[in-house]
Amino acid sequence: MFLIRRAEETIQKIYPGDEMKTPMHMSIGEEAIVAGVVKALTPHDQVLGTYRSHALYLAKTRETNHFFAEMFGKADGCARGKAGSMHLSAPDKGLLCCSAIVGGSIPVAMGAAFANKYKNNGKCVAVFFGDGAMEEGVFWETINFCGLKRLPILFICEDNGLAIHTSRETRQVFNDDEKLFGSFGIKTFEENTSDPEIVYSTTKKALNHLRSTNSPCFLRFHYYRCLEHVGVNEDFDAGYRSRQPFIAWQAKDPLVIQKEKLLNTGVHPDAICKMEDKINKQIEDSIRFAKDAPFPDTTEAYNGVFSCV
Ligand SMILES: Cc1ncc(C[n+]2csc(CCOP(=O)(O)OP(=O)(O)O)c2C)c(N)n1
Ligand SMILES: [Mg+2]
Repeated sequence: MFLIRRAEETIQKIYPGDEMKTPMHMSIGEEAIVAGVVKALTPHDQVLGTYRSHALYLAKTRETNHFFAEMFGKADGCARGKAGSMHLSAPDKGLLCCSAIVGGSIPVAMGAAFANKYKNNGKCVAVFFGDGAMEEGVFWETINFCGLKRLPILFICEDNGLAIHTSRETRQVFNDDEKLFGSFGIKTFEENTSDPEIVYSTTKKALNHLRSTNSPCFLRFHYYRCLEHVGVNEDFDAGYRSRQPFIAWQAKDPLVIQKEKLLNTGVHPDAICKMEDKINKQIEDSIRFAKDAPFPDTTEAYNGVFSCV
């Protein structure tokens, strides 16, 4: 979680300089969800995400060289500088893809889960999406097919109660997950927490259910989006929300809570400082690596592109 937060804070500092020419959908506030879920999965399980997936990439890969190089549009980026912040991927580490299309990676995750079941390889897929994606037709088509075929997949809704500036209550008529997903044979879990250990144990419960019943699970984790929808700044002057919930959230900041928990369980403050220093150094080195990396050659524009002629 510290790696994710530091990487995001570094982006906040660098982004105004306009060297990172990609829209930024920040993960600050979301760290506990991603850390808890990814920790509960095995390294060979697969994940897919959205345009808001800095945290997911960092949790699944723990690397920052190719991450930052991608932000700077460099040839050493995880997608050779062609994807930017919204289409991060690391297939060899199990992050299959992210998509800027709301709901876009959900049916792709179903395909991966179907393939895993077909191959009987024991891999599980976890697909991350926002509360807004549940309004997409493709979400319900996927829920139906995964329920029908009993595919090994976890649906992880990162619910910040917002789609851009619009609250969930003004967009959705459905609100009873258990009833709704129950009719598709899908068990539901819900937590409103910034404690990664609770997210971890909830995900473990879901995985046990998945493995014992061969049926998918839907997990809703609530979190508070601290920054604007896209960009690196706060937006309490935009007129759709007040600063008050942000002040309340600061006391529940997952980073603050987890640090307190570590100290209370007897971890020495020096040990925490050492870990933080190591991560700070990793990020500094990666920024240098990314800045020094070359831009891709113009011919790169034609590589990895499907065409029909
Ligand atoms: C199919 C599609 N419709 C609309 C958009 C524009 N759009 C981008 S993000 C967004 C809000 C999505 O909200 P949510 O799924 O809750 O994710 P969050 O940004 O809150 O993480 C919308 C409508 C899009 N990218 N794709
Ligand atoms: Mg949302």
